[in-house]
Amino acid sequence: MSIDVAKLPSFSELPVRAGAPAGSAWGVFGDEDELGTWNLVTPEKTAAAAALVKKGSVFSLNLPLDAMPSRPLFWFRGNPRHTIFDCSGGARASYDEYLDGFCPQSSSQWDGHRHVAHPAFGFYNGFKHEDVIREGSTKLGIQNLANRGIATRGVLLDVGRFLEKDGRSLDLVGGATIDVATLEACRKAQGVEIEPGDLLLFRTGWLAWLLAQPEAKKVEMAEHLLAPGLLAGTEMAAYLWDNHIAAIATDTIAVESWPPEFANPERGFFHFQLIVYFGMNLGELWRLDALAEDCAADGVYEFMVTSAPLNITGGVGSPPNALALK
Ligand code: UVW
Repeated sequence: MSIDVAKLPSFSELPVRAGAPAGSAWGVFGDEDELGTWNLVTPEKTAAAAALVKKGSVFSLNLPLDAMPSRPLFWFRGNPRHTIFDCSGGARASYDEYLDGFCPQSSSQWDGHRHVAHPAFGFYNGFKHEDVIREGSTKLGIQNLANRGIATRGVLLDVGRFLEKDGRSLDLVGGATIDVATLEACRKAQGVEIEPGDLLLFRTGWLAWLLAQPEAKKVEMAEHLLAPGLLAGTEMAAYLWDNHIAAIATDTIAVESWPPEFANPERGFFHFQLIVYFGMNLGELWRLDALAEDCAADGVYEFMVTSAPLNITGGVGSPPNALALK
């Protein structure tokens, strides 16, 4: 579908489809659309992003698949077990391998369009549970993204570094919230614009902090997880939609501050707003520190970013296999 960004509805004009939930973008990209805000990455956008590659620096934004604590922070996502075996009949001439218990969302990941469904309204674009999660259905699967591929402009908001410089370090321990004013103050301090079709990255420093914690602290966190992230709510939803970003990714575990205020109608579980209502995928546990160091050093917070999710038919999520290129 070809998109004229100038004609996109603003957040206050959503929804455009009769009967769709308030604040949802259902129908904006077509009634059968399964790509959501990825539609904002046009060929022109990708070509312009390529022109941002000037120094030839490449940053891998992916953790190892088994990098997370051995006691999973979300109990249902353990590290995969890796087996290498001699497939040459014992001649030690050739080796293969397999992964057991591989959960594509246990380490750096995309939350794809199948990841969450609103209990009352279903999946993105109004697709019903029985159309999506059933044998033989690939509806909203990560293969859509894998087959398309991602190459667009990335913008980094280094919130952790910005707050530290400003003398008010982000609280990494207590589930701190990051509001629109903070994102905007950081953006302005960095002198960068957010443009339609961008992949917006924000760094907190939480992931590096987590991985450096002693085992006892990681176990404690698995029992009671608190992590920084976006302050959920209408103001943040309007900010992300009205900037017309294609996706958002971060070095925290849930993009939104964790745990969500499930029972608070103004806050709630922000995954519903972003994934279900906007059709916007969420990148979590991305390794952003080296990229952030480089941006701080050269003052350039825009770059090309690519991602090739695993082509899992009907997949819920995937490691991002993401690169930033400057
Ligand atoms: C959950 O929704 C539990 O996880 P994630 O933060 O990966 O979306």
